[in-house]
Amino acid sequence: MAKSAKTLSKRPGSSKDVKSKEQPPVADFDVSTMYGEEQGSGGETHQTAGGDVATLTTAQGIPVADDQNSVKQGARGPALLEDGHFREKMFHFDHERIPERVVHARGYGAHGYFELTESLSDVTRADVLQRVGERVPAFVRFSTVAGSKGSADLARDVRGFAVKLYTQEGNWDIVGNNIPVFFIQDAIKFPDLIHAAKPEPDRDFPQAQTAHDNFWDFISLTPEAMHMVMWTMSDRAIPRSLRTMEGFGVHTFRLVNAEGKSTFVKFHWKPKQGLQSVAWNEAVKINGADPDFHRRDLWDAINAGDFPEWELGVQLFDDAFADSFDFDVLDATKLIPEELVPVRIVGRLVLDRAVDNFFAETEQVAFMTQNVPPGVDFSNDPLLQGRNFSYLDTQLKRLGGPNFTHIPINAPKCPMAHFQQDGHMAMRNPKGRANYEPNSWGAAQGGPREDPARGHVPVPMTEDGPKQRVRSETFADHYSQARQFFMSQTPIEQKHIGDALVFELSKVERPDIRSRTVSHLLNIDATLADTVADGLGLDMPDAAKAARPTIMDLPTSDALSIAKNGPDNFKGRKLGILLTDGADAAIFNALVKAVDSEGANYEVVAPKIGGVTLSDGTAVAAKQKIDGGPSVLYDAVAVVASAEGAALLAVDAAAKDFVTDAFAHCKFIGLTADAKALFEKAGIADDLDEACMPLAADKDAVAFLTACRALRHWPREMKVDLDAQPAA
Ligand code: HDE
Repeated sequence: MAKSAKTLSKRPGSSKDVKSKEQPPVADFDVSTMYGEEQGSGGETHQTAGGDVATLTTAQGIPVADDQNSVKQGARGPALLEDGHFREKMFHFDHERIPERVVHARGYGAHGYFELTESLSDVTRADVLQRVGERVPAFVRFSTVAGSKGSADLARDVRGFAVKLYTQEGNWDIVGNNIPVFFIQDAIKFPDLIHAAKPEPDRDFPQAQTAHDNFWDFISLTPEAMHMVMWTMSDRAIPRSLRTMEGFGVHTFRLVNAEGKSTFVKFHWKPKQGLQSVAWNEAVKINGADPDFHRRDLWDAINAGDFPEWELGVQLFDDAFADSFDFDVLDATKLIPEELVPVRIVGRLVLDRAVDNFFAETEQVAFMTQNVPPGVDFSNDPLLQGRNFSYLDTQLKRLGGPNFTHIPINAPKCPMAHFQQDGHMAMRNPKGRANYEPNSWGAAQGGPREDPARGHVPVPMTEDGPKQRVRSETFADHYSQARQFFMSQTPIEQKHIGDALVFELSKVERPDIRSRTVSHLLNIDATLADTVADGLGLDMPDAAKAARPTIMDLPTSDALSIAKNGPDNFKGRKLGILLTDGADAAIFNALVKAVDSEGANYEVVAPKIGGVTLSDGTAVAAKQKIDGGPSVLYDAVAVVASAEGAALLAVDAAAKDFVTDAFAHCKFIGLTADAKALFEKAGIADDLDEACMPLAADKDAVAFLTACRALRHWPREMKVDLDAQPAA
């Protein structure tokens, strides 16, 4: 179609381009202070054709005249050793990398704040939990566990959810996951678990995947992992966004009040955005289309002023509850159902500022479970005890010395004083004469002193028993809560768990490992075991020997399902609009308006990145060319095409994939009458269902966006999946 003369003012191709939202307010912590004067906008300036700019210097501050050429003896002669600028630049470059985290290497962080909404002064003396309305700065790092630093975001994996609260009584790290239980009960098994999950040592693959022999070999020999496996095979392990996952402290901790009374506590972070996940086939494709899907989503949301928020919830309980509970509260493979101990909401965590520099902040942040303020203490959970020992070692290895607390992201934001000194990169050596205590140098020169009233005091527990390597007999039930989790899922969620197990085990080569895994499933749910054995074409093995019989009738818990805890709006999600030349301008405008009023975003996908010209002559820029904007990148899609446009799209493989994938992933689809030609060529025109909604007039746009609030049209999955078909 010829471009009309009216195309001068171009509409933006995505809602991100439209809104010029205000920048988030800068929180207390300003990383720029770490750079001193010589970097960034500081330092000497000089004039260039483009205006005043900072003068390039060496790290020693010596102005650089020429950064394009090394010093040579003659234009074609040898380079000279005296070239200090060259040597310094290369030396620094050669040392840019630090070891990646041995687990949780792939991560993304953001700043924000924590605000107390309900005082916990009755159960804890922790300063940060006293006064309603008070805020402290926070830094959160989300991560996958198994993949290396450059791996893709949507691996099937647990997500780390590590929170650092910069309180007035020091840093409090809640180093949790998006799953409330763990694979193992005793920290001594952690190296084995991680070795088994990482790429196999001889071949160094597969990357960021548990679908391989070593992982399932270990798991099938470790029945305590079965509860966690149910979670990692569920859609919890493929979240739609870092903003749509829960966080859990996992272990039982203690809160301690001013009288020294201790109460057990489990920590929960509940996303205001609701729980949302993607489909597995979608995750696989997202990893190819945009391996940075999660970090881009968080970055975009925060920079658009759509700040993600979580509520802090606590489950509080005493010894009497712990003694009466079916399971041991020290066993990290168990959770406490919310129906049994309600989650009390006491605060909110808001992420409102992206990092200035990924390395300085996200890569160098050092979380440690042992960082707890007075008023918070540990339980005897053997996994937690092992973690308290381990995290300091990892920081020393990664950050290169004992002074990693001098790095701004790790430094407390409250007054601090101690006698630790020297070491690599020491930036804060104590002043004055005394560097030891006790000393007799008096208040002015003698340095800090202990404070028995303010200081951290462990709960004076009396422990007794023989010294032995042993696992408590109270940790022996491995299947009951796995079953409870499975039974608490909606049918489509149960199907996804079955599908995931079949997928993972189909990548396992040894039949005995597949079989051994199914033998555990028999202790969880016979139908699930049947589905998986059938999906693998496996003879049903005998059930695994269980130390404790499965409790078959634990009550189900709605809190465990994603589907039952989804959002009730389309806010913060993204509509992909496939647009062609000549597309109906009124319908496009109505869609954009409806997206805006939902507080959602859109992106225009078009045959050419230069954009399209609508029916009224308006030019619209594209955000993505079809090949670069597959429908997996969007929560819902609309195809707004003219007859000529649809005919062109119908010959394009990427355009056909756009609609067949959106359909297969059970997305809501809006389409104009002319767009149907594309669906016909893609072979799905006859299957369109009630979630494929006609866009004939403006008002249809509102109805479509309202329908999109539901996450997906899951009933469709039964029609598009071979595994869902009744056996012939
Ligand atoms: Fe970690 N874990 N972990 N872990 N973990 C690390 O610390 C470890 C465990 C978790 O964004 C390491 O700084 C042991 C459970 C998160 O920087 C390391 C054991 C849970 C992060 C380490 C566990 C976690 C880590 C690697 C068994 C959920 C990323 C780099 C007892 C409650 C933090 C680092 C970030 C990171 C050890 C088990 C969560 C090696 C020994 C259970 C979210 O120290």
